Amino acid sequence: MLAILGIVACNNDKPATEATAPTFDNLIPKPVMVKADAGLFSLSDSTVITIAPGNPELLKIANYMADVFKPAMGFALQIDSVTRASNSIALGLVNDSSLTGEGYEIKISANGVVINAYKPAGIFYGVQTIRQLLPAAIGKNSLQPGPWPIATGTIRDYPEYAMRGSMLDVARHFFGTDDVKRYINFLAYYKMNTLHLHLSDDQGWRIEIKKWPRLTEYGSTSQVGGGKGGFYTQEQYKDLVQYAADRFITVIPEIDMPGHTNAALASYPELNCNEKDKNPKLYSGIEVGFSTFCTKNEKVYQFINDVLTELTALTPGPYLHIGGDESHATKKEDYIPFVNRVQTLAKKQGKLVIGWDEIALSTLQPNSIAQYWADSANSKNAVKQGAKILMSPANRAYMDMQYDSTSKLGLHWAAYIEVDEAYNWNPATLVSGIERKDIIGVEAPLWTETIVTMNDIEYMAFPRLPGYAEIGWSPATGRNWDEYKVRLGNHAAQMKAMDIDYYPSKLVNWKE
Ligand code: TNX
Repeated sequence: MLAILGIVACNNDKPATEATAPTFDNLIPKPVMVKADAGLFSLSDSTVITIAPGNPELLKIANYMADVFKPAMGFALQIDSVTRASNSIALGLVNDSSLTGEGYEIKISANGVVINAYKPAGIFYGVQTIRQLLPAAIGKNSLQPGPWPIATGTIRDYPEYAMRGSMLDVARHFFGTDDVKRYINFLAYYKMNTLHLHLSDDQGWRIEIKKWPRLTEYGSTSQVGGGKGGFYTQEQYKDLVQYAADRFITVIPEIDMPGHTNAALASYPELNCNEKDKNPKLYSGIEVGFSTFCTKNEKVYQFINDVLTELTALTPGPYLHIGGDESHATKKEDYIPFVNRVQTLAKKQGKLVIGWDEIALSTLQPNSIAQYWADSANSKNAVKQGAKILMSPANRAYMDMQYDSTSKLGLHWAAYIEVDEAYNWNPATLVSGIERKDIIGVEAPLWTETIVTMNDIEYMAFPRLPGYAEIGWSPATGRNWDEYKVRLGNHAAQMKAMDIDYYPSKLVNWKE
């Protein structure tokens, strides 16, 4: 077996089936500890997933695993609560808190696979690792011939940062629930645990609010470029939240305010201050910073309270994102009390607040998060107030930035971000004054001014998203571009199997 592996490793011209010979070397994110040995275990239709009886969470993960393997394997692996001496994938919780809430340990021998974790999330991430250890064809949506070998050895793994995610801007262009679910699956595959949905902006309001029906009847009917827009009904949104939760992903809903509010203002003109602004039209351009709620109008706070109340009822996660960015049309002396008041409204809902780094101009509530995107002074101010920082540096982590000057999609106001630039930074040293202890995690936002289709999303997110996932999960000390780019190149086969329309950067040797 080793000899075969050796030959394959040296010969890039081998057919794809051989190029996917079992190895631990291509995992993204890179695990904390890997010890491969020379054996092999193969999944077959007689392999059984075993779980301890009476654990519904593990049963759910077992079903999830059987489901994701089913299209390519052509059968669903059986699930049983009786352990086997061989030919099984055993999922179990162990009392080892050193694994942390999201870590796992995998032992693979010729007899089968054991995935242990301290909490169910860790089992789920262990399953993602198994998906990546199998031949890339396991990701296909149609019956494949197999076989389904996995290298043997041990992996012990847990994340560096607690919050690892992406933002999808469904306001500039609307994306339906199937697209968002596909995106959620990408996040899960790379062990990300948060999906931030940018649900409102100047161009559209995307979530049904029953007390304020014109937000969706009218405010949702536009988008950049003049398309018909769209919105999620509360039922659809709840379904998305559940779909994400089933993949250990927390949805963070954002209502951006007091700026970026034209769609709301057009739906309810009484939320504006000036008489001359009382008939705002729907907007389909891409300017920012021209709209603002009337921060001195009590009705505005009634509105926000109603929106946050309904959103809270739909969102089990701990966070509400209140935006707060680029409020150029709001005077600073109005912005600060506004953000303070909105924070108290969120707190009343029992939620913690996240906002773009500008919210640090106000007085932050305990356990708030400021999302660093551009202004280090704001972020340091947030740290001084005891807040944590979510790192989304625009010139590194904005997936709407063009790769280079030839990219057909994207903007470049912050930077051109090639795949190496996207990967090659350390959240804990990027901004002086923001240290490891201040940082809760990493988020890669995808703004959609120029992004219209799911293919567009994929082209901008891939291949950068796996790198952001690794920055969030793997210790910085073990990361370097030259080593990573080989693993990334080997993920081409997996991206292709999953039909992901990725940007084939010249910096990487893609091995489809
Ligand atoms: C800045 S980043 C914005 C967004 C735009 C984005 C485009 C931030 C908090 N605000 O409104 O969509 O640039 O790259």
